[in-house]
Amino acid sequence: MARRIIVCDGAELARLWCRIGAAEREELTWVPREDEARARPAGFRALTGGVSAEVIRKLDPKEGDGFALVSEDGPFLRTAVATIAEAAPRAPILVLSDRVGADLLPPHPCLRRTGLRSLIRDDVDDEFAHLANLLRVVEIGALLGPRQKVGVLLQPDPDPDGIACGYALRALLGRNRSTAPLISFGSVTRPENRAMVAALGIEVRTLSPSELEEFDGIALVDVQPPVFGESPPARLRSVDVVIDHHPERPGYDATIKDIRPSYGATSTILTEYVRAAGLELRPKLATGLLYGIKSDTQLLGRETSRHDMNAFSFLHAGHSPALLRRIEQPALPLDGLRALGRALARATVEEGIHILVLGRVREDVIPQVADMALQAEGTEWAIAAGIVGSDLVFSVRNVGYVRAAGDVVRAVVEGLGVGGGHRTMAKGIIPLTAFRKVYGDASRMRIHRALHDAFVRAIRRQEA
Ligand SMILES: [Mn+2]
Repeated sequence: MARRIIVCDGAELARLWCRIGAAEREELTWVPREDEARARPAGFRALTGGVSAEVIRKLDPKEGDGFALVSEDGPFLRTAVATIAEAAPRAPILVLSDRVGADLLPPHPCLRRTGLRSLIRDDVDDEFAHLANLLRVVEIGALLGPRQKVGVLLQPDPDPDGIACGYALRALLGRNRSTAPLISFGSVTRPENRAMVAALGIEVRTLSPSELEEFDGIALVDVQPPVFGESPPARLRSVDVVIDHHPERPGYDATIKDIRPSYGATSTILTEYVRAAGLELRPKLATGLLYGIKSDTQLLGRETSRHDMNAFSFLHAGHSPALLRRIEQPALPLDGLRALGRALARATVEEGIHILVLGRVREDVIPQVADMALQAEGTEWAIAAGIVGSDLVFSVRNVGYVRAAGDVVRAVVEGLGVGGGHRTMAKGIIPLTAFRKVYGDASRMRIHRALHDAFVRAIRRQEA
């Protein structure tokens, strides 16, 4: 917009505008009220006699110029909107008012109303929220600062949210992997989570409850002590810090508790800490937290709060797309690619079902191939299957407007193995012994046929 013409109703609002800080390219004008004949708000041109078509024309609005009307007075605003519409019909109008709602203004093709003081209030409220987060960081730092060795405890088989939070808390404490190790009672097992710790260079140490004694500080992230069983290890009955987004559980003490069940991810809480503390947002940290939020909220899907959205956009500016890709699409091993090549050479899409049978592969290859298989023309259901250890493992993707993938996979593995998932993604595991018992052998052809028939049946059963 070329020029902003600001019209303030009275000296008080003109001065308020200046206190907020007038920008360049703003033409400042004000309309004196009856008792303000002697007022002279600095930098403002007085429109004596009010807003008339003649006065507006004198301001010489050019194509692209816009008006802002600042007033708490309905009649003033109604007159001003109508007059500008008449004198400069193509000029857009921004109305800033706390008391006069849009419904009280005359119709106009390009008008926007917003608050005046409330507009600034929102920022002040945000700043106090940042301050509350900063206070938490200061308190946690004061509590754990003097400790020799702080254990940052994650849930068993830690997920991306927990791992990212541990990493962020350590950075906030200004500690390293020996003075604040990430610890867990169960190792990281899922391929995508292993890809995350590898890509970010994070170490999660697996230990037994008795080894907790070596720490003189314990902080739990994305988990609370009751998760570790009916009677959690004694050392966990009273801990230093708990930061979590799961509903609060009774039965333990923590000197500092920050539990926010309305948040979609604990990574969002840690992101707010990082932001409030002004900690440098290094790409690894931003990428880890971003992935933590993304995976806990299923890419800002269900159970996402505006806090998660804000944190996500804050992190997005600082994350590394290359690093994120390495986590989400781990490098395919060459033999996995060759297996994919053989499977693709025989690819067919029958009744919207596209099955790629890979033979023996590394487990993390399978979901990536399923993602890819969904791109084949005419595909509604993509299934990638491979042999991992002594199991037949398959990943399923669908286009989203068909039956839920999790339900279909549960029907497919019924009586044979385990499976489940969500609306568009699912996974099934069938022990080869069980497969052979039903189908005779586990050749590629046999697996292909068996899965095809089972999926056709399961999809139809659901439709019936
Ligand atoms: Mn979580």
